[in-house]
Amino acid sequence: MPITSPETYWWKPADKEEKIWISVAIVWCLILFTMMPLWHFVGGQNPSVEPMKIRPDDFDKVTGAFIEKYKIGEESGIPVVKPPDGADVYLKGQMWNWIPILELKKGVNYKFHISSVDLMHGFSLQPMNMNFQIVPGHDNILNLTPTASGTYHIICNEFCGVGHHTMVGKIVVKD
Ligand SMILES: [Cu+2]
Repeated sequence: MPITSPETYWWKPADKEEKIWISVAIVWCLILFTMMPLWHFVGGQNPSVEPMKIRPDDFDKVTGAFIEKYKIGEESGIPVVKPPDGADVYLKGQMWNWIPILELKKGVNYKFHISSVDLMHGFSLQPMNMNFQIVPGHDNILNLTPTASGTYHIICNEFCGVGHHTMVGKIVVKD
């Protein structure tokens, strides 16, 4: 049997149902398109950070110095650090930890520096669901004022290897 081409019909007018679905898809695209920038302001879950360049080993050094200066203890091998009011706070993502554990004061503004010293991690602050991508070489600078006391967890939401699921950090906010 010879091969025959199927009947072509692209020049025929679209039927009613097709037009309805195309319209629904366009409207939905427009809603999503508007929501992306809108959510940046309304949702508050992806606040703007000031990105600066920093070499991963330099970031490692400043974080090390920050830890040494303000360390108040240790929890399962991770240093616990209590920076003074208004201090620059350094938080390092490294397979598979967020270092250090931070103890902050409610209502005090801190200047956060968050970066990675190996590969890409995802900073996800829970339960408020605030998210950033943490890339080595980029210092994410963020002014942050904790407004409620409690214990917050930082989970990694970018797959970073076999220990990814154990990469959980902690921020404790006290009155
Ligand atoms: Cu990860």
